[in-house]
Amino acid sequence: MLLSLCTCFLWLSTSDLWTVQAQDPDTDVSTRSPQRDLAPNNVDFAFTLYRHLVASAPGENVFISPLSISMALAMLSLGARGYTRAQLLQGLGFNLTKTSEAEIHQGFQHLHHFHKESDATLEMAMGNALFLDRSMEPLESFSADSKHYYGLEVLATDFEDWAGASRQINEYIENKTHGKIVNLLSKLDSSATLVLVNYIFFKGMWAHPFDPESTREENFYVNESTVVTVPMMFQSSPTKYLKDRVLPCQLVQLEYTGNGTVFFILPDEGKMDTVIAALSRDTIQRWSESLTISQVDLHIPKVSISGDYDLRAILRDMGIADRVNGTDFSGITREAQLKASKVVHKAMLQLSESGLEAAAPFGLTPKAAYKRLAVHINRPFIVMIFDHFTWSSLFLGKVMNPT
Ligand SMILES: *[C@@H]1O[C@H](CO)[C@@H](O)[C@H](O)[C@H]1NC(C)=O
Ligand SMILES: *[C@@H]1O[C@H](CO)[C@@H](O)[C@H](O)[C@H]1NC(C)=O
Ligand SMILES: *[C@@H]1O[C@H](CO)[C@@H](O)[C@H](O)[C@H]1NC(C)=O
Ligand SMILES: *[C@@H]1O[C@H](CO)[C@@H](O)[C@H](O)[C@H]1NC(C)=O
Ligand SMILES: CC(=O)N[C@H]1CO[C@H](CO)[C@@H](O)[C@@H]1O
Repeated sequence: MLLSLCTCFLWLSTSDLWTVQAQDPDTDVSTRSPQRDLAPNNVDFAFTLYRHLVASAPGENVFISPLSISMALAMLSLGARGYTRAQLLQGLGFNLTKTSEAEIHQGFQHLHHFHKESDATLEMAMGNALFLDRSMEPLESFSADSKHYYGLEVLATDFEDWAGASRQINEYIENKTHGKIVNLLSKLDSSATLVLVNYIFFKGMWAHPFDPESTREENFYVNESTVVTVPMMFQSSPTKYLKDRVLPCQLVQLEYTGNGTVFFILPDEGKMDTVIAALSRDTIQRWSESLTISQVDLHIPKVSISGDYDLRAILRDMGIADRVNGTDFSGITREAQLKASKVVHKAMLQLSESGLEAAAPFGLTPKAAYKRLAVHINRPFIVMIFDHFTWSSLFLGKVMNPT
């Protein structure tokens, strides 16, 4: 435990990104911050998973919420038995001799607490639900623990009627995300006896909004042969910018109101893979320290990005579960034929102009002799959203084609 805390402190004391909220008392390194205990592990897992997904779908968009996946899998481990249980937590990057299971679940409990409520500005909704066939009873210890740590709602569903069941699930998610995530399950999905859903919706309000009047249709160069048109937002303001000397890319960091911060990373043409291979905590830290404020003419596509994934398949491919005679989830319910279970993840992000109308002055002033720069996010890019308060990786995306 001590070791893992040291990692946090090191990271904190050397990193710009995580200490930006100077008024936040929790950035005081002498204070233990329970909402950040899991951050190093979770961010490492985020990049491992991201690289795996990118490698398995070359040329396609990838969009995930690493925080919500980590949380869903840790929760699932409560219902796993034997080898599967340890395997899931280790697969998430935890060293169980250093961090106990109880500490892991407590860490996620804090994260869930901080992220579940969509506060007025961050417009965020996150949660977990388990749909279980009516013929099955969840085990008491599983429902109690998963509710306690993760706020899991268990809902009885009639899976004999798959059309009805998928409608029930879709309506539930639609309601919880205020209509933002619809049709989570499609009619084509095959039937199941148990569906675990983790959902997250995030609509950030820019600390410095874009002016809708400035949005224009512009070209986005998908690859050598394909050009699409997208609404391109524009702002010219003091912005954190870096032309990286180590990796073939440039990036900007923008702030949302509240605790969200976003990196737009624009690899040089054809260098997407090189940049993705180098994504790590150290890289983010180096970037955070190297970004400087410049007057930037910034063009960013106004898009809605989403990704949905069957996590069971991903776990299997990553060798996290299913390798040893399938998985043992007999801790969820005694009757479960868990061969027919699903773990669905859907993440969605809307990039738009909106911010606080009466935005406070940005608080960033360019160095006296700055050069005016233009950054056109008009070819494949990487987008990463972090939370300053919990150091969580809320979203990781690779946008190849925004249309
Ligand atoms: C887990 O932590 C222990 C104690 O710090 C260490 O000896 C061990 O090598 C670690 N295991 C892994 C797989 O990193
Ligand atoms: C959403 O859920 C709330 C609370 O459970 C309920 O009152 C409301 O009717 C639901 N709305 C829809 C559209 O299902
Ligand atoms: C370019 O992108 C289009 C649309 O995504 C795709 O159909 C095509 O295969 C791509 N071409 C190359 C050379 O990658
Ligand atoms: C960051 O999040 C914490 C916890 O939710 C909250 O108390 C704090 O006010 C937030 N900071 C800002 C600047 O919104
Ligand atoms: C049912 C099944 O797949 N059983 C296998 C479980 O794993 C052992 C050892 O790897 C195999 O010998 C069994 O056949």
